[in-house]
Amino acid sequence: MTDTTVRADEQLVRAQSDRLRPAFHFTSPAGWLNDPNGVAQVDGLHHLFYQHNPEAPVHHRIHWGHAVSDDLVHWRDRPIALRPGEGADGDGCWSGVLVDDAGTPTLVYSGRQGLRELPCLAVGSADLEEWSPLPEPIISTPPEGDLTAYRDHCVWREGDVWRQLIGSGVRGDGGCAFLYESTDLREWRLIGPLASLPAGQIAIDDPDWTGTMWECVDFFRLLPGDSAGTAATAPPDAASGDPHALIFSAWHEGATLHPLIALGRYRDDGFQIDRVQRLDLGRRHAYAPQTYRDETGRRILWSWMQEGRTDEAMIAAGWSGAMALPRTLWLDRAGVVRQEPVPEFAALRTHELAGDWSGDTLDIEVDALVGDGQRLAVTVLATPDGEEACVIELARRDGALHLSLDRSRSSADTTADRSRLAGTVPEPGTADDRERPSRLRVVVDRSSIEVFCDGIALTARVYPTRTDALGARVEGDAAVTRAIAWHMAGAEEHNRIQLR
Ligand code: DQQ
Repeated sequence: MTDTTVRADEQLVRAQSDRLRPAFHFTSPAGWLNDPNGVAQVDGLHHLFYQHNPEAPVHHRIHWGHAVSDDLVHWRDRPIALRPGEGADGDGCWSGVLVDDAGTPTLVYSGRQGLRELPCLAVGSADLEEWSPLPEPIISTPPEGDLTAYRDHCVWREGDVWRQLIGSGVRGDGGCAFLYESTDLREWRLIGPLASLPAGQIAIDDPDWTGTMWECVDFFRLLPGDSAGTAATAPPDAASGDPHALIFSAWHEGATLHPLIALGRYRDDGFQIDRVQRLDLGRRHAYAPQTYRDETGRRILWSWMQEGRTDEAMIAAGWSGAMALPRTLWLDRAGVVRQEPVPEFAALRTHELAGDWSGDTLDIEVDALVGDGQRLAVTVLATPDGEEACVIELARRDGALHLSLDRSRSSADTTADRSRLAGTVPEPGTADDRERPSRLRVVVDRSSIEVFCDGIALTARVYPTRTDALGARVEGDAAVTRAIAWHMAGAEEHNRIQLR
């Protein structure tokens, strides 16, 4: 068994000196990070809570870390918000959400004890820094039936009641979300499954598979718009008749597979799903998304950029897990969900690169008309001899645009995940838009690559071993109309300390 015990100061030194640690993506000071939790903007300040093990970069005895930001780019660590207690959360404080209970900040989360999770609640101070968990779970037992799992929460105010979804799945059937109702957040009445999808016969490795359990359910209204800033969003409301979206992460027998978004109609106590879309072509590298509506009305999405290296490599590095850049999510007029990093990150572009592009913290934008049979390739993190390189390709075949990331040469370390990630890019809704060049944006941050093609995301992790894996270039026979690379500054707070 791997020895995970490392002194706090030693772990912090390892984490801070790892050259693969992202410079402008949020990471914990050291130790383990997974799902974003309790994301919100309160009195102007953005809050990011997150699944965290401060002791070691492994998923064990999960706490809630906490950081705050004025601009979504620069984050300040705050004290740990939740730690395993003596009751239902004795073995971990798993994922959950923050709600405003008539002025009292309140967390609803999954307490883990043994192999079981139950809904728990903690009441917070006005500054969201001190939390008092209730001694008992707020729901004492899962619904009857042979459930694959039961955890993770979405809680909202609808009319004069609270409603809550809890992620689950029925063995032999498929994933589902249970709907509950309450007047006080403490006593809950089960209404029944809000939505479910049969897992069917699709193979586990099919990127559209909806799984046997839905983790991290997130439900909201999403109205069509022309761009990130114009699509209205709000908490769920069955009476509104508006289109609704349900995000969930497909899970099966302990495997964290990929995030999906279901679009449909919420009426009374049911969500009629019209279609399901892959939320990120990077699959498990953009897992467990959670969203909130910020004070400007944007739907902001956070997700966990899961690692693709071994436990031993993570322990040697002193840290594990980063957050993908916060993104604005919108629904286009053709009914396709699109996303892009919040524009605040442009503040980190220090200068445009001239001549040969080079760097491991880059923001690249390429506009190109990709005709049938043509391709556009953006290579990043490449060594001069080509031993290591990551190749992003946009290619049109039979009219359809295909986006892929070839990681086969991303690392000379054969234990790293070097599998290919790929999917199709739905065309923009209007004919005018279809005649415009496609925009490919590639954000590189050491071991992180995020690709956006006209708002379709592909998120990945890569582990170059060579310090000269810095080259970047554009190739292919597509007609490139614009290509710019910016060097990106770091955004991490100085002198972070290991909070335990
Ligand atoms: N991670 C949490 C769970 C959730 C899973 C535990 C998703 O609550 O289901 O850390 O990554």
